[in-house]
Amino acid sequence: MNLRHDWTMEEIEMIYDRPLLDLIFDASKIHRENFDSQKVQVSSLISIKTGGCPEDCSYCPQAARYQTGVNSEGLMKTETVMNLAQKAKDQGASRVCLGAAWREVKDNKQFDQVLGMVKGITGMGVEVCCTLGMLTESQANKLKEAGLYAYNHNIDTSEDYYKSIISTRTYEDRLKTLKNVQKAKISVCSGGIIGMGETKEDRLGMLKTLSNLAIHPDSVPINTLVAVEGTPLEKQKEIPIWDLLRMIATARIIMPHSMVRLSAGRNSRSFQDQALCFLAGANSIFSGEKLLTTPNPEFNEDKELFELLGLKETPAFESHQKQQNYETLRH
Ligand code: SAM
Ligand code: DTB
Ligand code: SF4
Repeated sequence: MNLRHDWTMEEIEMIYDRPLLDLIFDASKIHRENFDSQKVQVSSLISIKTGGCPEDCSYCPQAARYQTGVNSEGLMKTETVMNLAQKAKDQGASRVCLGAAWREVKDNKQFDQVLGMVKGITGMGVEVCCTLGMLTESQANKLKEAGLYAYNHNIDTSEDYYKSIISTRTYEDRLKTLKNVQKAKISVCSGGIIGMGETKEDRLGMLKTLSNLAIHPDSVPINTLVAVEGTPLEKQKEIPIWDLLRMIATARIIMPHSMVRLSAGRNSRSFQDQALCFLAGANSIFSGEKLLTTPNPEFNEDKELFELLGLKETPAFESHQKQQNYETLRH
């Protein structure tokens, strides 16, 4: 199937608004045409630099300016990170994602240390992903040389609503980093958050931006807000499962070759809800007791879920091969 990069708001809205069961059915069909429906890719997050962030992202417990109880810690020792990565691999994770509460990467010793971590964990035979804030072209190239497989950098919401959520950087800044990552031939992971008080148009606008990128992100995380006390969004109510299903199914239909990641917010969802998310086209998750600072289902719980549903973990680098094949077909 040819990938489209010119989806309009009207077209995306027509898909999003379809009767829910038909929408899930359509998404499920497209999912099965492009992926093995029994496989779900499992990533594990390690917060290598927690808290004390200078940015003002309204949803984030790690912003220094909000009193959330998250303490600011220095960069984690390489040895500790390696041990945690090995544990995650042993528990079945095929990707390890290193997160830092930074606005941007700076060319300093800490960055060199992160490059060492990327090298070390890549050597274990797992995919390494980083999410470190804004990157320049040369920093992206250095990460690529160290073996980095993917980079996560979310656009979070629509361009319009972004201004109400974050004031310390722009949507344009975000898109620039995504370009730098793509230029360095690193796999792009980019998505956003729902449940921040945005309108339906904001959700559709976010999906339009993602699907109109020159190359669709290889991975599209759909997070639902984890409302943390002390953040400006602490009072937001959890969104209904139906909205999450519509987001996942629409993303699956308009970006049929991307991994759609059922991300933050999974801890409060039942097995039944999660099963519907997989049926709607989600094919990756974060597993392990913590996301970066908030609780998430433990590996054992996810193993039980996988067993119940007859799901298997996607081996490392398998989705890469698939996406590479699509690339070859396209050119
Ligand atoms: N500091 C880097 C950055 O902002 O790109 C990397 C880490 S940041 C925590 C990664 C992503 O986590 C954010 O872009 C946001 O989409 C997501 N996130 C943060 N707090 C969240 C929350 N409370 N609920 C859901 N998603 C959240
Ligand atoms: C993404 O889209 N979600 C993950 C990962 N990328 C880095 C992070 C979610 C963070 C949730 C809040 C926390 O645990 O601090
Ligand atoms: Fe900092 Fe990232 Fe949190 Fe924003 S989302 S406050 S940049 S850690």
